[in-house]
Amino acid sequence: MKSESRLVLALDETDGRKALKVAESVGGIVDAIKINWPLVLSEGPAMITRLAETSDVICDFKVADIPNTVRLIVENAVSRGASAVIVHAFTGDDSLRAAVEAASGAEVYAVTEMSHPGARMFTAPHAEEMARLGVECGVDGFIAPATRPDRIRAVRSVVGPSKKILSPGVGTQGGKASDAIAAGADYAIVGRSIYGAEDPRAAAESFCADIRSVI
Ligand code: OMP
Repeated sequence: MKSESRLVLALDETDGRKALKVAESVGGIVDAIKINWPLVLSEGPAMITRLAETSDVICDFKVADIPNTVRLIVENAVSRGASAVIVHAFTGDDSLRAAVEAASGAEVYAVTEMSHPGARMFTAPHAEEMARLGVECGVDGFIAPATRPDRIRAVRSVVGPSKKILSPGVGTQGGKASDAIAAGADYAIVGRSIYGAEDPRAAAESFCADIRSVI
């Protein structure tokens, strides 16, 4: 995944035609497009391949399963063109290692602490532990919350400088892209505030400007 704007679009738009229009309008601005179940369930997995023609695609399937099922999902996503897959870390070392092995060169990102308020219940108390495990298992990077930049700092201090951190929770959820980057994230992930904007390209450009103010 390139590292130019440090902005990743979360394309959770469920209308395929609109999704492709947004993807096209932010082409050249975002470093990658992340897709999740809403788009894949409404438009089918062919959307992975379609978007991968013009962008790096991160499949945010938050895979959380036994190693064999993790392997089957990751292999399938990568064979359709995904450059990266997001998995949950709480499943433990065997499932994480299975994801890394199945990705065979594509990237694997492990969720540490999630960005929503409920994340304080279970993921937050174990975020550093999960980050440490991810490093041991060879994942390429981590997901940490822009809604709590201090927690990005905590994850960064555990994983060191070479692992990537992608940070969702910017815009609609209340986080600020520049705060996330300043706290140690490599990329800010933005969904509704871009694809739901009247002018998605202008919205993406304004997030890029905010990010540039701290790098
Ligand atoms: P917006 O809130 O619309 O910007 O979308 C955020 C995107 O990031 C969605 O696709 C979420 O599923 C995803 N996300 C979070 O919001 N919080 C997390 O802790 C983790 C993710 C993720 O793994 O991308």
